[in-house]
Amino acid sequence: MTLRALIFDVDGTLAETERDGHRIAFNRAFADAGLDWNWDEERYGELLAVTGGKERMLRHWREVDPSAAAAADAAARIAALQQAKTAHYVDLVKSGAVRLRPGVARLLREARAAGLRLAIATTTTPANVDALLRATLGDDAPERFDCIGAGDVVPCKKPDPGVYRWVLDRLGVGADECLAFEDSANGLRAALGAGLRTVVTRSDYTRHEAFTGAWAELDGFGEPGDVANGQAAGAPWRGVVDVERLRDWACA
Ligand code: XBP
Ligand code: MG
Repeated sequence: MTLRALIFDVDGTLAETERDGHRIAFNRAFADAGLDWNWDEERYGELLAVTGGKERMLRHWREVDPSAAAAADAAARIAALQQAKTAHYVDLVKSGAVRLRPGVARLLREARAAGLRLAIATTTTPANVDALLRATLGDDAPERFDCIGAGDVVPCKKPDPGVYRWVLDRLGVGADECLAFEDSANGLRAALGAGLRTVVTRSDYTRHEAFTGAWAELDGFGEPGDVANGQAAGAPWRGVVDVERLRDWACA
């Protein structure tokens, strides 16, 4: 089969955004709203089991104040918190607080040069994707992606495969002509559910998760002189993930 497109998750895959980006932004929005919520690294790690910031806040609220979480104004209050949090996250990203993981810029550049189409399938809010791409890859970066599926473009978030199916539909390619790149078990399940062969690059918060069904499970994409390590097709693998390697993996 011919590899035609690469579909990337964002948070944890393109960049380590959660601990020092999203988590800080949530806490600043909570403080703005006068809430005594403050998600430390451990609590945030627990809540990452829930994808989607709005859904994550509702999970927390139901645990700390079930009656308020069930009130008629809860959805509106969460929407307002999410809007404030997104503004803080965009500011953090624009200030340079988040950097791409090793090998990501190189792989995206090589893939474009090789004529592969690029897409994004993420649970995060579109404004967050736009800010991250522009801050790390340049002002024209979003236009280098043929399709960006983000946030509420689909009714159900990962591990539901909806966002990957949405992207495949807009790319007009078959799942067997693509590879997906994820960092979490939720994301892997979403990609597999859409029929996509998936390469997992474990991230800080997901390094202990199980990635059953992943085609490859790596510690990153690697760079010349600093190779990636992991498993591919069930066998130990180390090297630099480049287009030639991806073409091999796509048709193996
Ligand atoms: C990760 C998520 C997102 C972010 C927070 O998305 O689950 O919810 O944690 O972003 P992915 P929002 O790994 O699919 O990129 O607050 O905008 O949801
Ligand atoms: Mg992710």
